Amino acid sequence: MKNSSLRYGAEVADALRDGRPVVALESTIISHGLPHPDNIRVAREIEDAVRATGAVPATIGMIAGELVVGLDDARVAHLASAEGVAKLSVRDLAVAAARRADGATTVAATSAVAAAAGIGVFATGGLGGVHREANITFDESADLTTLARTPIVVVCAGVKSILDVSATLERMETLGVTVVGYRTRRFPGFFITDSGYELDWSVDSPEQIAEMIAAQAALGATEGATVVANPLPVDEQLDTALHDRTLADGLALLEQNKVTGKAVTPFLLSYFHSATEGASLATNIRIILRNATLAGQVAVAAAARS
Ligand code: PSU
Ligand code: MN
Repeated sequence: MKNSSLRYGAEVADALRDGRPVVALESTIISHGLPHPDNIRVAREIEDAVRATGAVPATIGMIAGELVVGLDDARVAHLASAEGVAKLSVRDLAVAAARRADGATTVAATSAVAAAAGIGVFATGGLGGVHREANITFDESADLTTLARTPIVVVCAGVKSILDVSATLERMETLGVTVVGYRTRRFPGFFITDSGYELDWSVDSPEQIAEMIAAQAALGATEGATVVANPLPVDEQLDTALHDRTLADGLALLEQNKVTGKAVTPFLLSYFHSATEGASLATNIRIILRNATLAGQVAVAAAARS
């Protein structure tokens, strides 16, 4: 992707020019991951969480065919409210641009755009990954293959257990995506603190993550992403019995309604939010805000080294 094809918010452009810390944020969680109207408020709170660390938030999305790095409040509110905002993965960007579409960018598309813009740190909620029964459906998120070729640090809370967590971790290994736990060697399961899977590495501070970024540059390792998996504290996770029940019901509904393709993730998220009567939504918001804070601290630590 060419940097010259991107439009920048003024504050983000200034920060990048001056080498100040910037954190990329995705818009699919706003348009397709969180219910309206909470999503408008949450989008602002995510930016505030980044700002509180001293970094500048750059929410990324497409407006009338233009990829914007650093959407202003009105445009974020538009993507949060308008009907028919497309969910854009990397393969959708050119066709959506040609059609002058409005679109929200996934982890894959946001990472690709952020890296082209020279932004090294990205905060999100959870990654896409390998779906259950992917051996039959071939449903594996392009988030994984894009992260394999995109130099960026992605702070997330692992992947939701709506996915096949084990297969997702195996694919990240194959694809050369580095995964480190933040103060843990257990891979988080988004709503739940521990997905049940072990990680090889953990890091303990934003400074250590900044050191890892510097080491990657020194090694000339400029291809793959690093996933920083930041779990919720145990006392803040979704009640595990409620979680397991909702997951089982949601997966059954998916099958009954024959939901497939890119509609799968939004369908399950929305089912979780209604079936848990808001409990999963509150947890989801808490996760994103914690990740935004950690990503901001990482961007600040990385900027201080250079
Ligand atoms: N996982 C979540 N919440 C989300 C998503 C994933 O827990 O909102 C969104 C992200 O934008 C991610 C996208 O990049 O869904 C993955 O979609 P798919 O599985 O269709 O690639
Ligand atoms: Mn998919």
